[in-house]
Amino acid sequence: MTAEATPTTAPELLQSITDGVLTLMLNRPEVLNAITPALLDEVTDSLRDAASGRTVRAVIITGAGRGFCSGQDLRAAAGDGGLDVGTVLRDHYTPAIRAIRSMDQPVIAAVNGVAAGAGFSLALACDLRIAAESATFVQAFVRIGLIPDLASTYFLPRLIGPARAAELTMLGETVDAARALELGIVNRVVPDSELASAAAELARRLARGPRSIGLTKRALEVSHENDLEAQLAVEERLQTEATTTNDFVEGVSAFLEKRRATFTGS
Ligand code: LHQ
Repeated sequence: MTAEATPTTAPELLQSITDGVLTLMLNRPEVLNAITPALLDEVTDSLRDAASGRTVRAVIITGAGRGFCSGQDLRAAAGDGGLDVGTVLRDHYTPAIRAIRSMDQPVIAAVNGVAAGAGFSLALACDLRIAAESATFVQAFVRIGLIPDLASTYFLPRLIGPARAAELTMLGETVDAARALELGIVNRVVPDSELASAAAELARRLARGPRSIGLTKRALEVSHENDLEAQLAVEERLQTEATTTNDFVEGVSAFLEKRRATFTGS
């Protein structure tokens, strides 16, 4: 017997970094990775660390077990006199959405199972979504008398159009992975057994990419709100910045030398 203490609970967020890819795995499989303020605080802290450092060049968010994320933990919300929803959203949940959108590194949702309520929102906030064949998506909010939050009302109409967004959010019907692909909710669908490797390969590809991927994210980010003139100005500014990067020098050199570029993300 050793004197080491055995942890009594598993961490609710599993984190690892390989080949420049940070993987965040929500780890509350018994409740299909329902979220709590503490869990999303961990996600936000981890994303902020990644954003401020140079080690991480792409991020994967996924879930342990058969769910991706079932949204707010409804048992936690019902217990202890309930949640102060406004405070929880403002102080613990929306910061995670802002962290995903404001970081330059691309974030991939690897949707391994059901994405419900705020879990669906979390996937929508990511740059890319890759889903397992058995994954499902449900704007579950209406089923319990709530409105969609964590920016589902922002991302969904932009991604699939207002009429389809109204249908999903007002009816709360379950969408399977094949339909999610048709609607444009997800970028790719892969067999369940291949999700982890496909997401890792996609993330590694992005992580090997140039600094301009982050600048592209910034340009896409503001395009929703801009008119043509404003967006052309954004591109002028960010393209000027891109030309100052080592990766631009390397990209052009590699082209001229007829070899594959090696980008450093700088
Ligand atoms: C759960 C949950 C869950 C706790 C499954 N909580 N236990 C709201 C309020 C406040 C602040 C901020 O934000 C929000 C936003 C929201 O996210 S509201 C929407 C909250 N989420 C939902 O309403 C979804 C609730 N879950 C479901 O409808 C189903 O579980 C889905 C469709 C996700 C999956 O269905 P099944 O595959 O049939 O699984 P299941 O229902 O049997 O769930 C498995 C277990 O997970 C079960 O526990 P048990 O002890 O019976 O095995 C569920 O109670 C538990 N679970 N979601 N959100």
